[in-house]
Amino acid sequence: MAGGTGRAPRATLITVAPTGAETAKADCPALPVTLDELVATAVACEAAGAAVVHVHVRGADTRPTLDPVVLRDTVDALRERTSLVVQLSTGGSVRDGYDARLAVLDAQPDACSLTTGTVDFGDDVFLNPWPFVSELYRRSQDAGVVPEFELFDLGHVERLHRLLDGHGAPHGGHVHCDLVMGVPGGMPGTAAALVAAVQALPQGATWSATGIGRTTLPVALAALSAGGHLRVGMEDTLSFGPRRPVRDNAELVERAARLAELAQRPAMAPAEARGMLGIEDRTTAIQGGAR
Ligand code: KMH
Ligand code: ZN
Repeated sequence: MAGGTGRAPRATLITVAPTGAETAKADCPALPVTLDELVATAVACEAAGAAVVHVHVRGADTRPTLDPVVLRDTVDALRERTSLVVQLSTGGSVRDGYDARLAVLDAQPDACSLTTGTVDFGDDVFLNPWPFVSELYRRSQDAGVVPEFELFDLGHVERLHRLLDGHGAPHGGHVHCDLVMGVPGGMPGTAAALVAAVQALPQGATWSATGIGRTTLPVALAALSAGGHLRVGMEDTLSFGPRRPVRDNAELVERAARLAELAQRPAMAPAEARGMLGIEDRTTAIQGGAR
């Protein structure tokens, strides 16, 4: 397949997105929202096969926040207790402003999500106008934070090309994308949509895919078949199967790792993920004075 695939990779990068910004703790008591819950989740998910954690944080009231202190404490705690690549969300919630989303980079994570375009998001709109997207991209380059391009729609792939053509390669030199499929208003979580998006990716890019809600399994299976990587987690689905709520994030990672094993592309360790994504080893970065 053309675009971002080429030969299938030897191993599978599993990203866990444990919390998100959309689900209320009151509606889902198993959702990790405190720092302790998030760290315990990350430790369990690393043991189950995750290599990257995509992080949204919550405040003391359990609601989504982009408070810089909470973000910084979270990055530090995850680094202390895990080897996972720490990827902070710059998407936040649909109610977060652009300045707060740009300031996420000040917490100096290994990586950040970067959505390249606007998308309807159920009854809301997830706004990513071009001036904001290009500013966020330029700031990620200056801050030495590796972006993961979140693509909710085919038009977002065009935006990705425009970013790379206009502003050059991301920090680390490698382009990695995540297809977020099945959001009401975005591209559907189908194999056909996945193939269309992957074919349009830049040459040499790697990619993962995640299917929201009921599209989780079809998208995971399609991604493995097409040589992609996997993102799973309670940000994206709260049901493990028909009438069976998700118990915790680790069981979603365990299932993803089993699927990857079946596909003969076992879960990748965090160090291998860092190599693939162009993320410096943390100890090298610290010795080099990057932090
Ligand atoms: N919560 C969504 C509005 C990201 O993390 O970068 C945006 C989102 C994407 O989840
Ligand atoms: Zn997110």
